[in-house]
Amino acid sequence: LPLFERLERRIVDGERNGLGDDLDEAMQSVPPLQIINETLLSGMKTVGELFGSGQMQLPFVLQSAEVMKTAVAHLEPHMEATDDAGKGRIVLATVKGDVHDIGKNLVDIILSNNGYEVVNLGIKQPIATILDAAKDKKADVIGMSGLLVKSTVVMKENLEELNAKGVAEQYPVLLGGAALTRSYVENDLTAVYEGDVRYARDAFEGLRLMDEIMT
Ligand code: B1M
Repeated sequence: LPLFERLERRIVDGERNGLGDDLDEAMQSVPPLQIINETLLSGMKTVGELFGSGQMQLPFVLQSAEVMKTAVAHLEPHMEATDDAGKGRIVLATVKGDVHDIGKNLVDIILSNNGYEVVNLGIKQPIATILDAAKDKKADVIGMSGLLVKSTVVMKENLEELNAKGVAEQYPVLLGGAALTRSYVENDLTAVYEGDVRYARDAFEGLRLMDEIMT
């Protein structure tokens, strides 16, 4: 297979042998972020489709996810980072009950490389922990990720909890993850939250929105 097809295939097959060499070769012609966006994420999309249609079993999805993570970790040191620092601080977490963290970690990388301080709390984080961290680290923004349909409900409950704690005005919230839709966030959740809540389709929109919120 040609290089980029082979790389995509590695994600789908969960095959890490020779992954580093292929990535190094790919970086000679394409920047690391483009490899992630155009090749690796396309592989993850196929994995999602195969799993969703019952053609792939969970342990293999996990293997694909591990290869994806290894690939991103390999590429990350080669990404361009801006010199500006201290643009703002975000507490980032995958919400309660949800283990998916590849997207959240990409958001972390993109924001960190573009002048933001990211406090990444990990997966399955209850809102109480997220809020404690936001207070403790003096965060400017709270970011929540979730891929399950039930996570969209958790996000709504989390926003209600922030309202109830009287901190909505203080914390703009950035939301992302595959199960969310723009209209759910911009219509339903905007109606719920007493502060500023925004939807990011991908990590780059997340960066753009952070820039907007922080100016
Ligand atoms: Co899961 N899983 N999974 N899974 N998994 C999905 C989400 C699913 C759609 C697959 C399917 O059925 N087609 C489905 C959800 C269905 C639903 O809710 N209706 C599903 C399911 C069902 C499950 C389990 C329940 C399976 C089971 O146990 N029977 C289980 C859930 C466990 C739990 O959470 N409690 C489960 C487990 C897993 C693995 C552990 C095997 C693995 C995750 C490994 C890991 O993350 N460490 C996994 C994977 C890999 C997937 C798919 C195949 C790929 C997800 C992914 O990493 N995509 C996924 C299929 C799909 O998404 N269509 C699927 C790549 C990633 C970069 O995209 O996270 O969307 P994403 O991030 C994007 C944007 O959304 C955005 O930026 C990123 C790109 O730039 N973004 C943000 C994300 N967060 C953001 C936050 C922001 C801003 C932007 O600001 C804060």
